[in-house]
Amino acid sequence: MTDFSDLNAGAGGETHQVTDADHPVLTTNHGTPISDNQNQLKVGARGPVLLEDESYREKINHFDHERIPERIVHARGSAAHGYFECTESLSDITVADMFQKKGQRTEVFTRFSTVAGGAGSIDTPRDVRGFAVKFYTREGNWDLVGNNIPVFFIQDAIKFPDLIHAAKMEADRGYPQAATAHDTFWDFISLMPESTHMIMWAMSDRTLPRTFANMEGFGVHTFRLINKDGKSTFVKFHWKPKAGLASTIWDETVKIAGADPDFQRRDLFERIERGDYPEWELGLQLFDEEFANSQPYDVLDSTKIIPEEVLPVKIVGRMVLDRYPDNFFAETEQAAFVPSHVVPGIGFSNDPLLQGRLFSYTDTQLSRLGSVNFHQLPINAAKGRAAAAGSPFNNQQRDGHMQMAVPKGRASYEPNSLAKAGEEAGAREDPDKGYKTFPSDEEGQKLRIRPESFADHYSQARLFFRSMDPAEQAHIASAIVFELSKVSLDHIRIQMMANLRNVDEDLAKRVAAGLAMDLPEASPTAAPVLDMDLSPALRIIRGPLEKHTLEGRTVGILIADGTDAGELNTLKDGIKKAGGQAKTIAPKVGKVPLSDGSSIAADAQLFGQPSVTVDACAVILSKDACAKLVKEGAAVQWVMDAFGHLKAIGHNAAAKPLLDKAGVEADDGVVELGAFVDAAKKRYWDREANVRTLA
Ligand code: HDE
Repeated sequence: MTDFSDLNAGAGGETHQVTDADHPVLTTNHGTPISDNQNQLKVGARGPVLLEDESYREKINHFDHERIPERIVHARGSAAHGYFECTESLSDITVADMFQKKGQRTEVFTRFSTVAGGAGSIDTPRDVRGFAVKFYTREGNWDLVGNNIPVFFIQDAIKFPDLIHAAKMEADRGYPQAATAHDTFWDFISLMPESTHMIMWAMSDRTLPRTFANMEGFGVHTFRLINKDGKSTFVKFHWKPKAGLASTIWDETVKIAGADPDFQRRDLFERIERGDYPEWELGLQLFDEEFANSQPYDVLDSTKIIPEEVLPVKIVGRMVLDRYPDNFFAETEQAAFVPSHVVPGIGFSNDPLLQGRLFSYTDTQLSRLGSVNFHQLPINAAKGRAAAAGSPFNNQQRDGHMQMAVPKGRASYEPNSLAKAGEEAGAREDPDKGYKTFPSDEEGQKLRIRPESFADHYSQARLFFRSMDPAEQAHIASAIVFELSKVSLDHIRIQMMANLRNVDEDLAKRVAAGLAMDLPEASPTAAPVLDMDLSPALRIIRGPLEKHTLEGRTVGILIADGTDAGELNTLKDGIKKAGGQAKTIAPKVGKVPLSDGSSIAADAQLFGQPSVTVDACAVILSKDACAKLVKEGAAVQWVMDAFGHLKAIGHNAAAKPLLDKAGVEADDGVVELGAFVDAAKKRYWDREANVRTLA
């Protein structure tokens, strides 16, 4: 055993007892053992520092370059590893490897993100969420880089930089961060009627997901599946959350941002730690050219959905995320998702938004990751056929920054005949198993033009708004009022209201009333606005994916000195049995004495765990503790917010004065402890009219 204690002793300083039995030996990046990680090399104890101190210089030099450029968009994100399991074989419609056999599993790495904010911004702005899945199939990596909303703001990729510049912080003042409630965003939107459908989604509860596990995901564009006979089937991809769809209320969202800027990242980490693995079903909408031609919109237009009532979603697999990354930078940050990375059996459509993306993503990795060799980073490296043969890829491409591979032989070209001489000859194409592009018939003039079939910008915005539950409609109207109230230029608000009149007259009126402004004339439309059949499948509230459950959810229990031990334990057991997680929250965490003389350590402190961070709230107090807490703002706010955010509140008799102080009124969601576990499984939407004014 080597004793480093002498070497690590600073002059007159502390001695660090480090032995190689406890830790591996610290080395420089070049492998030289380091003797002292506490002090620079100096001339004398108080003298100047020496430039020759390689271990110091290397350490600081590496540190100085730790950051890489963040993603231009979707900079803020969190990810996890897991697997995709095929639950129904699609071998008749695609040769794609991961869809061949029921039960077959394929490794995945999935990253969720916001769009507008920087890497250090909050998890919970009102924003679209990215939903990017990397499938490590045996035939190469397939990146399905989608969002939690099935449509997009623009129809043509050439407008993407304008959209993002308008949404991000304004160019001169450098704010607001991660927010669309400002002039430049709404200026752009008001002048781009094609964004109206997406705006309905963006102003709905869809952009306030409770957790990543409570979001749907969508591939957005129409893609192709191609079978062994070369036949193509059009497809739209859907991810359906097993935990159900759930969102927060705007006031709650804003407060979460302050209480825990990492709320969703933490939730993902904690869920996986406790074995509550986030899970989704993969669903497909499959259709042919004839179906496409029969619809009153163009399936190549990413501002349109195909309503599920018109074309049902067929479930073909499930994705489970069961492993949090070991290292955030190496995996989550360095992951490069590239929609042009598809595998045999999957193809593109002519959607001009998709086609534009096929260029952008590889290009952006070159400045973000700095090298054409980004595919060699472990998180991006393929794990398929070639990997099984010893390398994740196999071709004659060579060199470049940070080349990690050491190719053998002198042939870095093809064709070559060196195999005849017994030399390393390299890989060859395989016309049979290699990727085959679907040979669609294409002809026409070269034009910069939008097709007529992309001209209807309002029918589906109307379809979305009118399909919503009344509570969701009120949220949409109120969100637009909120955002336009933050717009300082009147003409932008007026233009927006003129566009909204084409969506729904009632919505436009509610927005005008909320802004206390007159309604302008409706803006002209490029195509007649249709009244399509409504699609209740689009709802979150009282919709098909709203789940009344405690599974995967957290219940906060406010306790204090003297809390009844029996009541607390019964409640905790009930929550656990229902699949939920109980978190005790107390004014002081270390030791909370209970009624029976025992004591527990609380899971969290009252100030650090406001009720916005939990899904339902219970209050179990002694009479004395309650008398103290009615004078404690944080406790009153805890209960007041739970009520205002439409959560179930369970309480024992002694806690009632705290509820009264917080203005809690009796309703179905305010119950005694015995009825609480059941009551805690949902939100009380009918309460909303009593607690806030909505547009
Ligand atoms: Fe992206 N997008 N995007 N996007 N996008 C990027 O690529 C782009 C679009 C999406 O977790 C960038 O690696 C263009 C639609 C996600 O790492 C960039 C257009 C959809 C992510 C880029 C779009 C998305 C990105 C920035 C107009 C949903 C994060 C960093 C056609 C279907 C992936 C990067 C991750 C990231 C370009 C529109 C989803 C700049 C040009 C539509 C989930 O290349």
